[in-house]
Amino acid sequence: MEESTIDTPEEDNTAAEAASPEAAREAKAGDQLPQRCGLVAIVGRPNVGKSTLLNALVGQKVSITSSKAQTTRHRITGIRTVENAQFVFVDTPGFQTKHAAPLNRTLNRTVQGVLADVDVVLFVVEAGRFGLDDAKVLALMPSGEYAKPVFLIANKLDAVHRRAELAPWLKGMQDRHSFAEFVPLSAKKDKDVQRLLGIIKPYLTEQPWFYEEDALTDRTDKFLASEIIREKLFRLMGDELPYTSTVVIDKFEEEGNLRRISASIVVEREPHKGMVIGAGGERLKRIGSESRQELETLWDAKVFLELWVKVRSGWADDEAHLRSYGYE
Ligand SMILES: Nc1nc2c(ncn2[C@@H]2O[C@H](COP(=O)(O)OP(=O)(O)OP(=O)(O)O)[C@@H](O)[C@H]2O)c(=O)[nH]1
Ligand SMILES: [Mg+2]
Repeated sequence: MEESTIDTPEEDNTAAEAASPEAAREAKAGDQLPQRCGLVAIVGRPNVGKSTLLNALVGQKVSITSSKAQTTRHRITGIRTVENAQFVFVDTPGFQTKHAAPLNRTLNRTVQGVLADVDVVLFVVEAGRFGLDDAKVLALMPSGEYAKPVFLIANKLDAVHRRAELAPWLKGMQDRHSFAEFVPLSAKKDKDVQRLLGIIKPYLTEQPWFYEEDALTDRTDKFLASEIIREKLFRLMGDELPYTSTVVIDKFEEEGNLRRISASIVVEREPHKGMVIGAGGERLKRIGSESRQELETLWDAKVFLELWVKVRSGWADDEAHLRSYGYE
């Protein structure tokens, strides 16, 4: 067996490039570990940092974030492959409790659909806090024969100043659910995020990977473009922003290293249109230029972006419209 694994440099550069014969043997052993792969759902009430955590786990932005609650509206998959393990993270919209409308019913269905086929659930809360809105999400965790390992992710640890109070809080959390792991962390600290990957790994199923080794997301560039624009819209508007605004891509063309995008910000009422455009068109201009810059960095390409604002009343109340805008 030993002899049969000796490769010629032509066949295997890894062995030839390794620093020492021991390292070469280790690299080989790593290759022979069975592949692991599994879905890891990220759930929690709005604004606890689920999308920030997803981006950190993937190592690249795949899901938009903002300080406003209910930023994420779609099920977003982010993929990370480390050695023999492929983690398929699924970010979900923060479970919607504020706005009762078809848009929210659709979003809540998305969360529950995800939980059916995962290996692990990351239940995210803000460290030291557990409110009614958190409890409502925890109550959704499948139980009995459908139970899944649920990790308690106590995020925003950097914002906790009285660390001594955290131990009794964690102890209290033990009584609320039989969590498989307790992980206090900050989604903004790389060391914490790497540690979490290590804790999840043994929970992944031994099975072939679902995606290519270098895959980061299952979403298209066109989708990413609409999301980045929506992120800038959310971030650059004050609280006057109507929750129901959305972004639709009307044109997406690639010419060599250039992408031509034409997009519409869709709002529900005429006065909202003026707010998005801003005095002298300033705000719309900023939304456009910040989006363009971020997309250029993300794709390492040149981007022409044309932005419009349209009024389409009642879009968030209409199931047929929701489907045409890409809500599942
Ligand atoms: N201090 C601190 N802030 C964080 C941390 N993680 C996320 N945040 C902030 O929390 C806010 C919400 O983050 P998001 O990732 O958009 O939250 P979310 O849970 O995806 O929110 P929804 O999509 O609305 O459900 C943003 O302003 C983040 O910068 C953290 O570890 N520490
Ligand atoms: Mg989010």
